[in-house]
Amino acid sequence: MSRYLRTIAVVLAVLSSAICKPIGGLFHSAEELAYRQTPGVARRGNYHAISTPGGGVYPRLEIRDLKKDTDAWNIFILGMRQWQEEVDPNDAFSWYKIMGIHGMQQQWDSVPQADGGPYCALIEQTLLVNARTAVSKFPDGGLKDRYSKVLETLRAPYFDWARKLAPGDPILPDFFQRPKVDIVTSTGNQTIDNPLFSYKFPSNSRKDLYDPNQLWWSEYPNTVRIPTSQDASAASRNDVVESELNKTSLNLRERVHHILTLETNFSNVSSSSYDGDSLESVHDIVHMTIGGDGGHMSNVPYSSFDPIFMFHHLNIDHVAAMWQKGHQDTWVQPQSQEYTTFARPNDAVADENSALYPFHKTIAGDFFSSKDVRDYTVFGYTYDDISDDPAILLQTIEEHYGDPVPSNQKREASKVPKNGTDADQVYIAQIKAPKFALPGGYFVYVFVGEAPGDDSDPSCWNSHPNFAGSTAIWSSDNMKHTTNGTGMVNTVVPLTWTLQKHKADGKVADLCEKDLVTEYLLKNLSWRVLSVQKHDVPLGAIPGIELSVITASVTLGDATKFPVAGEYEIVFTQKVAGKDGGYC
Ligand SMILES: [Cu+2]
Repeated sequence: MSRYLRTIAVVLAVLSSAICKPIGGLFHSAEELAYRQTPGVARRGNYHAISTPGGGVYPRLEIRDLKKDTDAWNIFILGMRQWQEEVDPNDAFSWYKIMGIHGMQQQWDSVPQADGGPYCALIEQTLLVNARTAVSKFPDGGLKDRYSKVLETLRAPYFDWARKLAPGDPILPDFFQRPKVDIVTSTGNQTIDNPLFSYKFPSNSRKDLYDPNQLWWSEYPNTVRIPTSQDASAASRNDVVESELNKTSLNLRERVHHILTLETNFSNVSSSSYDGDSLESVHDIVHMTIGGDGGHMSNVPYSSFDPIFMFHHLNIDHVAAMWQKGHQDTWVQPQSQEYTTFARPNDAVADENSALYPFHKTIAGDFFSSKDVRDYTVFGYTYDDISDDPAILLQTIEEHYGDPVPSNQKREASKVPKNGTDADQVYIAQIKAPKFALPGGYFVYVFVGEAPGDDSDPSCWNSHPNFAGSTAIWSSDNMKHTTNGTGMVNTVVPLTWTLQKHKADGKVADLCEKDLVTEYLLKNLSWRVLSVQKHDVPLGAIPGIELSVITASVTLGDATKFPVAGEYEIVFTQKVAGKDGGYC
């Protein structure tokens, strides 16, 4: 979904410096006030014209880092609560309406919606407006002045699920897991419902969320993650989310590292319709891992209601920005749209000049294009860990997403001079899979070594000692009827780090010995498909699915240069051809 990238990162700047106070359903009045107060911005007729914010460019922080700043965190939580609980759900900028853009609402800003990408910016600006409103309620004095100062530089945080953590730190921070949170409000210290834990649906939302085949979506009173049941009594099991994310964390890190350092084509990086790994595919497994069976994050149209959605998407934007900084010579290429959206038919070709619906650039109704937003800093944000200095950028990528094998050990283990150059060899399980084979999507697990027995519990397979990684294919039924494409998607499970570990354990030859590694993988690699419910599904039930192991030699860069992968070659392909169990 290139639509999830910041090609796209438009800011509803008009709102950023607005001190607007929603009064019941009269948000538009406050909005008009904001427009009048914000230089260079105007709203007329039906459109919210988007412009650049005043106040400068400030970094979005990783959410754990934002938490370290007590004042900023307090304002952020107040802003989240204000947005979710105080803005009339019928208002265009309510949580209910903004989060409905993702897949439920057919229109926003008088335009059929299609390009969800500008979402991050829209979400950030709406959060900031609400944070301002919350601060405006404080009595005049020192605290209000202090908070007002913090507001000037506050930006929305991102949740980096791929970054290395200190030992013992949960991958799903505590503040997503607790139902209550302590904050300082305009009337003193209070314990409130935690706006990062879940969103409470408005009472009139049932008809919008009603699905005769999946009644639970309209029964849940609030958003849930891997819920205890699928009815009104459902509770989130965030401890299970933590455990599941943990089991996939190394995999996510290797994928992000691979994308940032070795994927060089924007189209490939942005969309799973192309060969190689993509942020779309990484994005998908995070959705399915957090939502699980019956949780909102696993459901395409409703996922955005879960508060964690916005921080997940901001991280996709963050990784995309980091990639863009390292690959400044490539950008949006014309590509045919595979899925019909509310705004475009499925054969439309989009390029960098195509309109990003429904986000207006001018009051006359022109839309932003990818070209307009290539330099995201003009919209008032950057990221705390993205540097213009290539040496610092590369160092950050290694520090945050680097190989778990200590570099001295890795050099000893796998570096073999090739034609006088320093080279590594990468191995990837590339999977082509039908998007709509199972309702809601499915997981693919890859093992290297003896696979778990048929009598074992599939929900524990990602704890198996030979589990090498997983990926996910995510879909919703309503997308099924909108494609003109093959319905096949590309995804990967990287194998390099697993093989390096096996090499260190003496199980496999040096990674540069392609023939020996191929022989090892042919003997030891197996793969399984699991449903969203974590049930074992015979590979034969997934028509056309295939797994290829591909490899490329990588010429290592230096302190200021990215490594370069040579041509990938397929070392073997396993197709299923209706044979249950494939090649296990
Ligand atoms: Cu998403």
